[in-house]
Amino acid sequence: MTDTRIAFVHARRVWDSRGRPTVEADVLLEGGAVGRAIAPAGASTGSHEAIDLRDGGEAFGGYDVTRAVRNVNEIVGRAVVGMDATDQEALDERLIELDGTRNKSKLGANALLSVSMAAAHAAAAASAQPLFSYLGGSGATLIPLPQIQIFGGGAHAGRRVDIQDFMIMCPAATSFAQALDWTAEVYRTAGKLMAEAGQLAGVADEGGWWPMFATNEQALDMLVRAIERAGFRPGEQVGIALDIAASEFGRNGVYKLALDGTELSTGQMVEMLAGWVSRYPILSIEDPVAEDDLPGLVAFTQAVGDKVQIVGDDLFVTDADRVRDAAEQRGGNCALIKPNQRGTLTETLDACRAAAESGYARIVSARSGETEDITIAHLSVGWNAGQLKVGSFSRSERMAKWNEMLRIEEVLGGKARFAGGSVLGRSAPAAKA
Ligand code: 2PG
Ligand code: MG
Repeated sequence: MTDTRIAFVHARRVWDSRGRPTVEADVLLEGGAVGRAIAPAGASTGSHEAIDLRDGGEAFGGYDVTRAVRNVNEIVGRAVVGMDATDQEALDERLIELDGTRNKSKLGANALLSVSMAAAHAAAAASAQPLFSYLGGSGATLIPLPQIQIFGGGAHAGRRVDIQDFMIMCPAATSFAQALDWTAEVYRTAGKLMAEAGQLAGVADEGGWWPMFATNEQALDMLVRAIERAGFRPGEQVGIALDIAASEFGRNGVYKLALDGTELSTGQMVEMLAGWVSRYPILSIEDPVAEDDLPGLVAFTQAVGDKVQIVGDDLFVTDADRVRDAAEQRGGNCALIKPNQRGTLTETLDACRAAAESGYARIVSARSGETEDITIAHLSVGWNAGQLKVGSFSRSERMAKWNEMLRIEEVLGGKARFAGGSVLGRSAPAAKA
């Protein structure tokens, strides 16, 4: 391995998939290796997430990142020069210390994460390994089961439907490549059926079809039809995954479904979703209740946790403590893992480990605002997560990650083990007292 001490760090403003500014960092090592990474950005963000630092004001709707870029170039870069890029924990510790706030509001999680990830890329390059094997060694062979969006909704499609992500999973596929083949057929078929029915209005933020449905359930019906029409057995070969993103329309135990014209209590929300689980081939449901409704999450898990995967996103915000708290009460059985919800790779990995230790499944996830950065594909394999969520099956910021996973599967060759349905979270029913 060449000299892995950090020689130079440089950040610049680049643009994301929504045409908004974001932070890109380059990390150059003494031995000549270079790493580069770009911070993503959410739209349906949890209020307990680390802060994505924006300039505010008039320019670019307040989304500019000149402060975050400056923070890297004037503060972070200088402070990490000379540190060993292979010691990710020490580096991230330094970043956390420099910021000094609980939610990274001083320097910005976008500023810190771009450096944290770029350093990992540089260290991997110095060791002449792909990032996933640099992170996970020879044991990094589990290729994740993808969750792929077919229709967008919620904050990603002008709230045209209340539910945010209508996705599919292919538990019976025998390889990642085959899961993508099947998804391509379902995605194409769904678009065709929707166009025929006059229910298609373009594509949403993450590349899924922009739906024009009259009710949330109509979206589920259409998804089942698309799976069948594409030639697959719903639930068995291809199942449904939903991100309800309930924090977007639920507050203080009241859930307002604008499309359906209903207002539900936590109990009614749990009942409605449990009804969907019994009537539709659903394998996974994310954020079924709002971010602070842990009792609702516990109730939902008691109701259907042995049948479906129940994922915490805004509920857990990639925070090891929040994952452990929920696990203690048996709320959910899977954690969404988003690096920019915390701001450093080390803390992200901590949350992933806390989930694994709690017996929870893990899904490494992109954000709705993305770029060509493919780091998360490598994290999902390097950290043995088992599942990956990237958005839909169009737009190059999404396809870049799916395509990278195809390459990883190919590079691993005979050693690659496709996760399939074996990794889906299911909680054993709580023991009777
Ligand atoms: C989510 C993500 C991705 P956002 O809620 O899981 O779908 O959306 O990045 O807007 O939070
Ligand atoms: Mg979510």
